[in-house]
Amino acid sequence: MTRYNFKKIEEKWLQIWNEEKLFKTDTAKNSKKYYVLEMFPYPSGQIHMGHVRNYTIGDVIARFKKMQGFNVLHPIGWDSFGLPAENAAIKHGVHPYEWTGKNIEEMKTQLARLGFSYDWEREIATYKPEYYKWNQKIFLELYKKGLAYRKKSSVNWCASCHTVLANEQVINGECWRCDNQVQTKELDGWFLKITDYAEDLLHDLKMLEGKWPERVITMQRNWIGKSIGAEVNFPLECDDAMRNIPIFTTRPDTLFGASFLCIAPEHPLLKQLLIPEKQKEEVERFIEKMRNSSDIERTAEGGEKEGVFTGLYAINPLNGKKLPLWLANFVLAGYGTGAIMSVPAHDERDYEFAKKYQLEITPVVVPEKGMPEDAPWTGEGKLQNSGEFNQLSSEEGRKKIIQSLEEKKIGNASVNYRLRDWGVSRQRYWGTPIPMVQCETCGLVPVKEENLPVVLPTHLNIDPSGQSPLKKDAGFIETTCPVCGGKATRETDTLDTFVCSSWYFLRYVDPHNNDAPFDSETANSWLPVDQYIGGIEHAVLHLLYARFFTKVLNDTGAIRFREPFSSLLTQGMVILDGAKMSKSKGNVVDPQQMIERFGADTVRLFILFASPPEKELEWNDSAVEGLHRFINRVWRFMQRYRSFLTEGFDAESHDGKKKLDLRHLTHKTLKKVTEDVAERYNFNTALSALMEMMNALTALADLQKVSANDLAEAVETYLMMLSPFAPFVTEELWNQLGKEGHLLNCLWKKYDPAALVETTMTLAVQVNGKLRGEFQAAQDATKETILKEAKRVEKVIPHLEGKTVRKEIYVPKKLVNFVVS
Ligand code: ANZ
Ligand code: ZN
Repeated sequence: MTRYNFKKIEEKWLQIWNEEKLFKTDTAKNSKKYYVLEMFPYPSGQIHMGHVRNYTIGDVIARFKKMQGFNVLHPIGWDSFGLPAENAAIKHGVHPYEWTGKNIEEMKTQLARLGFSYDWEREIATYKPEYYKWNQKIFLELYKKGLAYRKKSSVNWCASCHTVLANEQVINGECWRCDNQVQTKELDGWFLKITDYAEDLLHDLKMLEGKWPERVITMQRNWIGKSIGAEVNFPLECDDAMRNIPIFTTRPDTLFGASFLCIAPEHPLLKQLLIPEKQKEEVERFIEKMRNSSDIERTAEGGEKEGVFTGLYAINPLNGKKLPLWLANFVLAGYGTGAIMSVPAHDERDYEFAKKYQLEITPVVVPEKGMPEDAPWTGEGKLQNSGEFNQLSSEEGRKKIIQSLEEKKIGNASVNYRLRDWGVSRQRYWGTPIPMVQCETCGLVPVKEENLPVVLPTHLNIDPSGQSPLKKDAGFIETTCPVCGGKATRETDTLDTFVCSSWYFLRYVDPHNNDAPFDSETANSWLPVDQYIGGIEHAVLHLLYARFFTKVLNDTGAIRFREPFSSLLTQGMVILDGAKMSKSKGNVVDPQQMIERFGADTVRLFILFASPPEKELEWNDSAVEGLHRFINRVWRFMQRYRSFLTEGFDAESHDGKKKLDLRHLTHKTLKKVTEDVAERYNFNTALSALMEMMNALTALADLQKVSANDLAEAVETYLMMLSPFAPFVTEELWNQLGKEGHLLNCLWKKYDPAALVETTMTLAVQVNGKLRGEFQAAQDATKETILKEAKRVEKVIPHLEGKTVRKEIYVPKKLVNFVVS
């Protein structure tokens, strides 16, 4: 009997699949298409278990769909711009270009080694001019539509990465890449107007409900942060210029409860206001102090509320009340109007502030059970102390008050979004050059399309300080103006790498197109992506940007759909000893070593069996070994079956009495596996069912006793079902059985509902109420036959010997009990 030699088997099939281009997709055929995509990797040099999990899940789906008769597109590429390449260059003295190319080659071998069914002819790499040329083209498209613009603003700055970060890339005040504390800095840079799409991005989340994880939808909804309310103008008291302070509120129903106004310390209006001498110094000191404090610090939950009185007053436009005007740390210049009316009776922050500075607290919205003691009431209620609006509910109050504001022309209904424009300028070298030039006479001018790509020079030396060498390279900077032909300088900022990943899923359908980013017709017939798989960490980064680009491209007419990913699966983390695997924690398991020790099939099976895809997966060496043993069991059974086929003699036959309804077992397992994979992605329970089936097959006493047809069906169906999970060993066994072609090209079988009805049943046998054994009987066996067979069960015999049977009890379909003495 041959041994399971995974090394030989896996190498053999890799070569064959590769030579025959088994995973190639013809996108010209698009009937019954299925597009499976995993988030493309960053070429760091080595694949890690997170990759293995992500791509194994995708591969099972791709293989399964292919076997179900779909024309499957399953591509991969490299998200290959970005900082680690520059950092590696600084550390090891290799150029990012070489470093990236070498890493891609290594990782490609590793991925292929796992048997992933990628169409390698569609491989893309974003650092190549053939790819980033189209980043530049799309950027120009956005610029033409007024969706890309340059402005000076206060931006998030990571000093350790030496670059600006988008808001989405600041996680709890830290850089998403290096966890360094983020600072703010005034800087010129490029922005994409994602805010124009705020409502669309929010609205279309509805289409994704039930198909994307609830958590991701909620995170996007909160990130976009739509607030419905009103803008109200509060006139300044005794102001010669008759100026107003506009505020934004989500609770116009509380307007009569406003007891002071607060404005952001950076509010532009402040410069024009005449602060009385008495307060001036204190106000200036406060402004200076706030300059060094980030938005995140200032709005942190539980953070100290701080403020200063300006000495000025404003008037509540509805009741004429005089309200002191304060500066407050928790009011942000970049949100709403940068000013608020403070209603301490109904807002936590205002309440804290009012208590601290002894300001008035007037309840105006009272709940049925009355105002809470020593706390604000932030819920809804009935209006009081609100003049003509008394007795209205909060909801009616909001409507009526807005109506009144609009009639009096002192305010209006208003909507605000938390979402800010996407800052895409990066002050680093290893990225897509922004295709714009600055001309001395014409100003800012886009590079002509026929002159794309603006090539990133690859001969420059990387500066250890992190300063981009582009900023000092005359050869790159100096150019001529596309409009007047005069002297001009190139933009030296590069594009955020998230621009590359905002449309890469479109490039795969037409990866070698030299005339356009992609062919619209092909894209329309292959997209949206049917199943997208990746990490939850991209919930408001990549997944939001990709949705934005899709909507823009839809508006330019390039594509017909408005959402890029129909279904999303976010796989859980791979952990070891309870913590996410990471190099810095030193708790990593190297996939390469595992593959060498156990083979790719075992690694795949472990990843799929240990936990459902969305849950965390705890690495467990002994479970890996267990799965290796499982493959060995499958292997041995198949060898036994083969020798039985050729020699007609079943070596393991012994004279037990086990009967097995083989057809039933096969179709029951087929139903379970099909549904677990197709409907639920419950690969772990599908594998459990396959293990159970193998146990039953292994326990088959005598292969001769089951019908040859049923047995052949069981064996063939088994290999088919296991193949998406463990493609190498199943392919080898399939081949050993003399089968033609590849399992991947076999059509997935449909289960026979008739075979789901069981023809045998398992009955327990008790003697004096104690369980002594069990046996299989036909479902339609008579009571007489059952009692007779029960007495012959091996383990029961000794308990009946020499005894007199007083009573024979049969509980149908459950058990037999002999009362003896
Ligand atoms: C009065 C009021 C009364 C408020 C009340 C709340 C409760 P979201 O949901 O985030 O949109 N606000 C408005 N602009 C602000 C700014 N620039 N910085 C800090 N806070 C600001 O919250 C909107 C509410 O946050 C607004 O409604 C305002 O306080 C405050 F019982 O106005 B409210
Ligand atoms: Zn950083």
